[in-house]
Amino acid sequence: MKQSTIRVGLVGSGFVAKFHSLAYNNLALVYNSTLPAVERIRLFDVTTELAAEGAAQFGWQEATDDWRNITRADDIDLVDIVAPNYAHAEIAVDAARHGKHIFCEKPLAHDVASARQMVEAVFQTGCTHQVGFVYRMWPAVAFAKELIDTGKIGRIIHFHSRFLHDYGLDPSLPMSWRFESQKAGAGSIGDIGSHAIDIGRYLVGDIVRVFAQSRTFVKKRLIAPPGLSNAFRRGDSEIEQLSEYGTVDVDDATDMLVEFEDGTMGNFETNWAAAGHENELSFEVSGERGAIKFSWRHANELLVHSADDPENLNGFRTVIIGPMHPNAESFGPVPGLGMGYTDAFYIAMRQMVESISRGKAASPNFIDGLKACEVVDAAVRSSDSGKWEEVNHNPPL
Ligand code: SOE
Repeated sequence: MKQSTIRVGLVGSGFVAKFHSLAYNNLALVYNSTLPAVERIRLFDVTTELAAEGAAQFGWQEATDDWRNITRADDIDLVDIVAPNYAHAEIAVDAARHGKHIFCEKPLAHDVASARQMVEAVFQTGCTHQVGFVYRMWPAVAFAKELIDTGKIGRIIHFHSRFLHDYGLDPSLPMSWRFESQKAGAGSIGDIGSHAIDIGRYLVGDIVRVFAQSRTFVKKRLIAPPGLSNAFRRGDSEIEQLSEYGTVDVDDATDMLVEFEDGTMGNFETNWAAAGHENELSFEVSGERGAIKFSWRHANELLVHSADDPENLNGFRTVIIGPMHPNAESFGPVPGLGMGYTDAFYIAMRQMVESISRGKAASPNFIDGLKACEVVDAAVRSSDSGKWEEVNHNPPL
């Protein structure tokens, strides 16, 4: 039976909470009301003040400083977790045990054991679960998948991806959970690398071995109280008053060679201290009959080369993304109008809400989240050991 209203609780009010809230608020408008209504019931943060501020700013009916008022509440159908990585598992497992559907931001968890617990919990209850790998659903990326699946570039022989930011270069950014391995699990390879790994898995297949080298460039950061300890806050007078330092023990940058299950070779580069780069997610897939290139700098384009083209037209053609491409159908009738980061969350939340209402599985889901955590874990082990490390894929449930 189709569910007509989905009541959501949001666990966290950090910067991505805005994008989730915008999506829930406008789904009906973007998708012409073909979806169940969504009610933004309750938002959690760690203090009553932060929760009240978040609820008011992002338009949630109520605020709470206890996430159990969301995971255990009778008036909530969907628990959306945008809390720090280390908190995901406890919240998700509790939500699953109380019969909720769950959307969880990436990476699924800070370590493999927690991610595995989350997978077990959702499989026990049979709820709908989705992980926030929004880039694989992005129209140009979903179209790349279509081209690969229909044989346009032939058998894949190489995959390359980079995900770069430069905010981590700034030594005045305060300490936050993102810079602590106990809380984040890993640094750039977990935070942004998990997106790139997910795209690699989506387009090519599972990764079985990795060889990684990681570095931390800024080794100490000022400790800030909750609310200020936001890795993206800079040049703030309150931050200038801080004096105590904490140790950064996650990677700022990781270079990684990988081998996919079918033998395809690949490499990944993740770095949040890469001067001049802002959200530079890019990838290239090379096949025996063609190749595909994507960069978030030109997020509404896909570069496609096909060996079927006449020799005198050799090279990459620029495909302009428009309503004829997957997941872009509802964003304006004219190709080239362009979509942006906010739209990625409409696409993700639409799938979550639709999957709940139809009682079907969502994708990417917690299994995809677990598999990305397993690759990140192997990367951390490899950087420590200086050797190739196997990816320990947990047996399927
Ligand atoms: C910060 O590195 C960040 O916000 C990531 O956490 C997101 O997943 C990515 O989409 C943009 O960069």
